[in-house]
Amino acid sequence: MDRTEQSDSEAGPPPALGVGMVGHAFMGAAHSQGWRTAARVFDLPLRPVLAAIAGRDRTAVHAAAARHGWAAAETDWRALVARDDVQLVDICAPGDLHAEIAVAALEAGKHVLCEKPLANTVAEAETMSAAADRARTRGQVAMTGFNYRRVPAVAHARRLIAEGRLGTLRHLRFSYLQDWLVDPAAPLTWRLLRQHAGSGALGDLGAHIVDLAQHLSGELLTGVSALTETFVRERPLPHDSTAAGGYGTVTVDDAALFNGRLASGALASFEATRMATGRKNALRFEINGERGSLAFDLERLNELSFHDHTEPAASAGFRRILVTEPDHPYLRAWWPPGHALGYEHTFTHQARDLIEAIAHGTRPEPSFADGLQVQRVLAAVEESARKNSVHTPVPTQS
Ligand code: SOE
Repeated sequence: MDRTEQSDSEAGPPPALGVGMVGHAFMGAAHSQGWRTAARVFDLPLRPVLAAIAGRDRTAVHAAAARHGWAAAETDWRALVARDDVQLVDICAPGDLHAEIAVAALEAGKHVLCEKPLANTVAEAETMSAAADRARTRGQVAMTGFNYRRVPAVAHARRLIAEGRLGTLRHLRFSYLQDWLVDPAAPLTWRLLRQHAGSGALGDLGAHIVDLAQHLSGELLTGVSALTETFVRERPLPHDSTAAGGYGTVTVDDAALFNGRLASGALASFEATRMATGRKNALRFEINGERGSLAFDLERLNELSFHDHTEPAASAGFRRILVTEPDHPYLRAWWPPGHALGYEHTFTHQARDLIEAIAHGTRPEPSFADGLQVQRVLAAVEESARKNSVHTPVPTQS
């Protein structure tokens, strides 16, 4: 474990960092897990305290507080932001609430973690990024929650690319495949409505792979050519809706397919869908450089495939690296080699990295500016798709 010899009683516990979280569904549960475990696994300069959780439904938010270990529950996010025992606001609410909550929290002097995609529109993301820049001058930090950067195998891939093990990159091939919307009887939840989610598979899944492509390569996408499709256009209204029994219109994409070019000239392809039957959470990439290649699949997240093209051809070839060694990113703090990690650990790593950034006053990655740049790519994808795949540049000004 990442523990020093000194016990807490000798050194005194690190100062508390009160966390307030907005939202308590799937992402809220995952983030709660991260806040609960981070200080038990890593030696942290600040100790996260699960101060309060907010949600509109009184019964549900109190149940979530009890289940996930939050000390208090609020039914209005503004009350949560105003609390003196909250120094960091973690936004796990639907995308249409991100901008308002994040800006209010930053202006109230809080640090902010915001789930991806950063916002529903580029304009909102720009407002959020500008608010984060102003807050930074006051010592506050703001991070976008692209948790897959914190899969140890993904972090190790970035390290290998940064060390030049792949040489100049030529191809980046990314897909993120799920199948939970293949059934036309699946209800019309907020994730299928543009006014709440911003976009469909594009923002939900495509945002992750755009972020990873830019993060792993260290480069930005300069433009895209895209197709999007909504295969099921009407869905039953949810049971808890006032109009239950009827049907409503899906206003987002079910799938997005796009190509792009990185600043260096490398070519990148992306596919995001929630209709790939049999694929549950298959975030995959293969990156080919002049000296070697890397391949990854989130459904086997402790593994990274590496082909070193500088080895003699007779013995070269893809080999599997089991990313569970103490020298791999984040792993020293966990279990002995071979004792695998899972999805939830990415949220522990995210909490750890954000706490380190707060304590040391460094800019956390991914920042709101990084989240904004992904938003610009998503907007360019939608514009290109509207024009039947016309190449559309991605602006990069900050
Ligand atoms: C649902 O498709 C979802 O939960 C995404 O919203 C997450 O960002 C992704 O990590 C898993 O799938």
